[in-house]
Amino acid sequence: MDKFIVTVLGLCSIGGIYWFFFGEKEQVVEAQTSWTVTVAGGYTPKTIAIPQNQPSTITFVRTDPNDCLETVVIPEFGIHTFLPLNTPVRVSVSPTKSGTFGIQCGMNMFHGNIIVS
Ligand SMILES: [Cu+2]
Repeated sequence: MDKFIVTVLGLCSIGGIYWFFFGEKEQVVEAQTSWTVTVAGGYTPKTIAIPQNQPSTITFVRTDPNDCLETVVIPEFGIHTFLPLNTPVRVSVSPTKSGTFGIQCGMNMFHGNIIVS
């Protein structure tokens, strides 16, 4: 019985460690100056990373007819852009501040992240 408890505790702590490293945390994304984000039921990839003090372009392609996603908003960069269906829209940003900033739809229902580092 004692062995069983130890095993269960052991498995739980392995699970806990796994969760700690791979669970809720954002996965590590390498900074790139060019990204294409597919807008369909949300943003894919959900998290992108761009370098600080360098111009980057993000191309949004909305393939989802849901009106909810027709506007993409990135408050940090003052971006509020209409995304016509199946038409790539390029957005340029030159972040001077590092941090994690939100990407959202016009109604703030779908979310993504931009990590500036
Ligand atoms: Cu929305």
